[in-house]
Amino acid sequence: MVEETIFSKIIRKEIPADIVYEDESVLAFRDISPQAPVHLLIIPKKLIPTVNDVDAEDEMTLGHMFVVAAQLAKEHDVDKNGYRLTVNCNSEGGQEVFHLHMHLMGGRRMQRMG
Ligand code: DGP
Repeated sequence: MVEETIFSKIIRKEIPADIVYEDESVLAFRDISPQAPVHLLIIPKKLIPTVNDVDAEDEMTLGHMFVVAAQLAKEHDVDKNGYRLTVNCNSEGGQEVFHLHMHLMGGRRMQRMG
């Protein structure tokens, strides 16, 4: 069974978030606990818990998330210096919210991945 998370409430505007982008399939908002000067979360409106749950019908939405990421990076002026896009999966991947999301982090030099 697929359980809703706090992100479903953000999509439905039942709890506040600093929303920076929205369209019919994707929402983006500032991370509540930013790890970089720019730290956005880009999520599909469809509840996909983890990358393991992705299927072929999600290809358009997931590809669209990259288009939105590139647009947001420009708008937040991190495109030239660079930024990191991260999708965590399950416990060893560091996933805490089980609604698939892409982190967009920029505005500082990222550490090596570890
Ligand atoms: P992850 O570890 O990849 O599952 O990242 C989850 C992120 O979600 C984490 O960086 C903090 C953020 N987050 C959790 N709850 C909320 C919330 O209620 N509002 C916002 N804006 N961000 C949240």
